[in-house]
Amino acid sequence: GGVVAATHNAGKLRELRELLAPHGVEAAGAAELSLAEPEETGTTFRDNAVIKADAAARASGRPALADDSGLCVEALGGQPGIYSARWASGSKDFAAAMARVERELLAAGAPRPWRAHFVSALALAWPDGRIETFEGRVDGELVFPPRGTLGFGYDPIFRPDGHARTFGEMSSEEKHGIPADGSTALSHRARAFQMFARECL
Ligand code: ITT
Repeated sequence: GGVVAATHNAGKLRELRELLAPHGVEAAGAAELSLAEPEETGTTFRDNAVIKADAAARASGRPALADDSGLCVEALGGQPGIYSARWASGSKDFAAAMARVERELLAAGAPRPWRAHFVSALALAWPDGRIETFEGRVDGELVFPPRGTLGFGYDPIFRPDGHARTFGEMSSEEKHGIPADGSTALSHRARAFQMFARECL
């Protein structure tokens, strides 16, 4: 059967569909179903993922999968973190958000390399209130100026450890493909999805 992908972010929706497709699961986006965007009042990625998944499952009467994610910069005390979309004026201006990250690192006099990690918390909620959550993380370094036009959000400034290119320079398959040999995927979202798939698919 299908699930609701409880996200209004087009980049995330594309990635979630690509992750679900090999399992024969189709995902309707929250915007297509005209679901309201609940206020993200949580203080952790997990809290916010649960808020979004639960609201979508209750409103649609179908199982709903939500992702709450963000970029945590070590020298900025983990910011923007759960505020990653809000630094981009509600996901509208990532050039400005990436520039702000660089500006704040320079203002702080942070020594290079500028370490950072992405986190993705996935929550699967059922209409009856049951919920499961999974969290994935990928560590790397920030590069300026931004490089690449693929992916979305902060991808052009994030170079994962062990790779020469940024997420913005990687294909979908490289960024969030699930390795056939069972080894760990690269992106935070794909890592959370591997745990979700093991338990739920
Ligand atoms: P929904 O709440 O509707 O899902 P959103 O964009 O508001 O959409 P979040 O609150 O979880 O979602 O914000 C996460 C932000 O973190 C997102 O807008 C991106 O800017 C950034 N982000 C998360 N995953 C990313 C990824 O894989 N690559 C680049 N940026 C990412």
